[in-house]
Amino acid sequence: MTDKPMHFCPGCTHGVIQRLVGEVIDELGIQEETIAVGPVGCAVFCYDYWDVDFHQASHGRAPAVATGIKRVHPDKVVFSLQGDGDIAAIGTAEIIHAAARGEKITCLFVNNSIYGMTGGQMAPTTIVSQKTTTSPWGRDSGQAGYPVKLTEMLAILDGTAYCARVSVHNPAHILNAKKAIRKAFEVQLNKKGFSLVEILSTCPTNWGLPPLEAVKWLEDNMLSYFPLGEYKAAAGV
Ligand SMILES: Cc1ncc(C[n+]2csc(CCOP(=O)(O)OP(=O)(O)O)c2C)c(N)n1
Repeated sequence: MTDKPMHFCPGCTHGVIQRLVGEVIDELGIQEETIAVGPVGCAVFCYDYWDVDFHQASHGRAPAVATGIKRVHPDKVVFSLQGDGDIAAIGTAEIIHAAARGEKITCLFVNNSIYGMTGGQMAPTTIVSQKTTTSPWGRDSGQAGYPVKLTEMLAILDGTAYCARVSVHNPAHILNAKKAIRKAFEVQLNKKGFSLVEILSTCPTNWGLPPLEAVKWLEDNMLSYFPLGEYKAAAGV
């Protein structure tokens, strides 16, 4: 990590996740060979916080950009970081096809169930009855359907080697999240194939909650719809 102070709102867990990624890169000793691909969204300034080579992708395109970098530099460790609007809305095609092709990259997916950066609009991952600026009476499944379970969807593809969902709403879960992120990087280092970790994250500002209540909201509302666990660990992973 660099010394630059992070810009995140109080109680947002984007910073916790970026810190975990930095720790994993340090512990694996891969800083010099790692190339990160950043998103559009609240995590956009990760290029200021990680001291690794970096490429910015336009909204949703990080898996396609990471694919190109990894194919040109197969010996580098290439990973992307994306929010749920980025990866499960505008970038749905890119992530599904990168996973189906079995690209040898690692994708980190921060799911805060809302479009954070743009002011709290409904995302594909917004929970049924969750209030957002574009669903002020709560998400209506009859009108807007149901949240996308991307990790489960990717796990059934033959191209994926490792798919897991973790959360960072308390210290025990933060430690588990770090283990999964490390495993996803190890999958790539061991040339096993595509790996993805979805990380459930808070957004107190756009959920309209103080930080501690946001943690509780995640626990009470997100864990039941987005169960944690390893959805795919291919043979040898
Ligand atoms: C092509 C394009 N469309 C739309 C936008 C506007 N935009 C910027 S960030 C964002 C949503 C980000 O939400 P998410 O990916 O969930 O990340 P978060 O900010 O919640 O971490 C959108 C729609 C854009 N920058 N580029």
